[in-house]
Amino acid sequence: MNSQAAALKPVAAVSESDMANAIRALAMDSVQKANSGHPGMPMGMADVATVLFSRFINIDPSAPNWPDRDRFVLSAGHGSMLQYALHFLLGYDDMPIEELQRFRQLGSRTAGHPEYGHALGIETTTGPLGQGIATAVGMALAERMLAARHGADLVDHFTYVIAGDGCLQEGISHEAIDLAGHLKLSRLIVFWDDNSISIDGPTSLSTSMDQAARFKAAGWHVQSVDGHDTEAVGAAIEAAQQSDRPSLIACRTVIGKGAPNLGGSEKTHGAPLGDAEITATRENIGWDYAPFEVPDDILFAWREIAERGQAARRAWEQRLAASPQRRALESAVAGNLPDTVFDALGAFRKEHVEKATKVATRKASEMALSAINAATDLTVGGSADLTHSNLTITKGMDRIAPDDYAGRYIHYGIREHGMAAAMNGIALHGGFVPYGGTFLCFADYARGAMRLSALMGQRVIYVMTHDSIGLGEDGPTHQPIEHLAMLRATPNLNVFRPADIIETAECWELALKSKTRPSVLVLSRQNLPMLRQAHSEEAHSEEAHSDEPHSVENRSSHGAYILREPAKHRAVTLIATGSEVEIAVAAAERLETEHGIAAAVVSMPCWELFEEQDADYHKAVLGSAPRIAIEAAARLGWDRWIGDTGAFVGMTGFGASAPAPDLYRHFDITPEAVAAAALKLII
Ligand SMILES: Cc1ncc(C[n+]2csc(CCOP(=O)(O)OP(=O)(O)O)c2C)c(N)n1
Ligand SMILES: [Mg+2]
Repeated sequence: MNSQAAALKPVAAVSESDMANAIRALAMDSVQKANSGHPGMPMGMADVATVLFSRFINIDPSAPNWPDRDRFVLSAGHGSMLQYALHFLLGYDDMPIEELQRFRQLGSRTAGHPEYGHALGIETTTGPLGQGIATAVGMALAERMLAARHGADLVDHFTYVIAGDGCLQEGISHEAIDLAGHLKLSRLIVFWDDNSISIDGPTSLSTSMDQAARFKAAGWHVQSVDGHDTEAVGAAIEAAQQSDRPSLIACRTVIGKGAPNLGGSEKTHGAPLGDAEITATRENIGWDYAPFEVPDDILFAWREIAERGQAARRAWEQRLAASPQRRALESAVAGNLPDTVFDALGAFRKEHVEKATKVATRKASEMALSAINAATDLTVGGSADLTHSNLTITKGMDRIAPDDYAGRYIHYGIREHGMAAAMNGIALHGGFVPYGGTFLCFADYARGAMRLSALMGQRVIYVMTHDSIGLGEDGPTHQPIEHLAMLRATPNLNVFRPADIIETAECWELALKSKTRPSVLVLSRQNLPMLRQAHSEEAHSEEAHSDEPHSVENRSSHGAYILREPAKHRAVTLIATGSEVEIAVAAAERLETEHGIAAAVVSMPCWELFEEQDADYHKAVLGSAPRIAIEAAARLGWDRWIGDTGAFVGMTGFGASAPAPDLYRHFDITPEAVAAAALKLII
């Protein structure tokens, strides 16, 4: 805890109104100093936050990650100064007053919007409106699931959310509240900052929604209170805690509350109040202190809250120490997958290299998942209503249902964005490794939350099937073209497009081991032959001298590798991913037998991991011969690998509705087309 705390002594009884005014002053002064930020929301919600923290929340700033803490999510992330003011007042070690004075500056912990990992106690990154509330649904679900496994004695906490008009207008909120209401996530309590103001002015400019009716229709417990009446807020929280459903507390507030001239106006939303209005506000709320000064008695009152949390945490630790669940819970929360998972995947690869199993990579993924899910129960699966297309459920996975959270399969419904955000919440909460499926094309719908998986560095695994025109008859609405480029352009995201059953199992292993980076597994609907050849590895692998059997070595871990090296010096290198690797191999054979041209084939299941290899490895794999990339998708990005003298065989526009083989011929993605492109390059 902050060193200042020890010296503090209670001077006089401090009211919640004084405590709230500390938030108001810190928010308006920090925004003024930064000359940037959003004072209105923290000032409007200061009373609600004070009641929540002073009377209810269980967090311990000296142990910010203890597993049974309550979760607090500031979904209206533009009000970040509310969170930073709270953290300073509660005494988080890493949030001294200087951090508030550095609000929004380079290298400070007080970024423009709360960012997971930037400061202790920030449970998730918010700012893109609607993400927080949808992520919180995943946290609240994870809490129920962890409680079902380890008992209410060890897992029993609430997820509190502050959401604004913006969060509730965003489409993702609909997906989130529907799912939460259906699953009866009774430990989820959302405060709506019902101030009827957003950036453009009154919300009546753009909405007539009866939010209370909307939440009720989704199965929520709904209350409305004056958000400045602390007794009413306290009573509402108590009632919400007792409900067997998720709760909305609509808090009628005044944006910029306390500012005598600007309060209630959109002008306080996202701009400094200005010196004159700040002076007037100080007078109006009776705050007689200099900027960034909080008197000892008020600070003491805040720090006492932290002590309550510390006591709760200590009591929990004692229960944990005495519990037979201790090991299991600790290991789940640490997210450690047992070695048996990886042993099983190694055995899987060996078996299927020997059998040369030919299956769609979505089927291969299901088969790999069967092995994974049998070896650990940390994985929790799901799909956005495409379970039997994505092949995400395996034997013995019971479904999660309202009031029954013991299972490990989540029917997310047709809610790709909500699913992705919920998976972020599950991963952030801890205790599980979430994976979830949809069609690759609908990565667009999930994108906002996928970006946050990457930004927050969470182990979330996206199983995205039907990955190209190879899905066939469903046509161009369902055939992804630009999606691989979009996903590959996203920092800190591994995009895996395996070519066969062996690479699929390898990519699953890499995704599971990737604790600080999400993964997308891009999988085919159509069958693909097993391509891993023993001879190509023995002769040319950089690990040729490895004692490990080739079928156990994870070649996809390099991102790309030489699948086929010709006996003669390479005249051309064919680089492909996923279903097009088969085409590249056929083209190489054709070039050799019909034209005597030596062609190497490089399988490149993961650009990002290949990028991370050293220059020698790049050179060895890519070679110095002209290169052709083959991928049934947009060209964007491929020039990085094929260089100025290369060629690309792929899509140049949208697909079409027809059987897959016809489409490959129609769009000229065939061994013949690749061979012709090679001849053109070489001769
Ligand atoms: C997805 C998304 N769209 C747009 C924005 C830009 N934006 C930030 S705050 C805001 C208005 C939010 O209104 P409200 O939640 O009512 O906040 P208040 O003005 O009451 O603080 C907008 C449009 C954003 N942050 N995220
Ligand atoms: Mg508002």
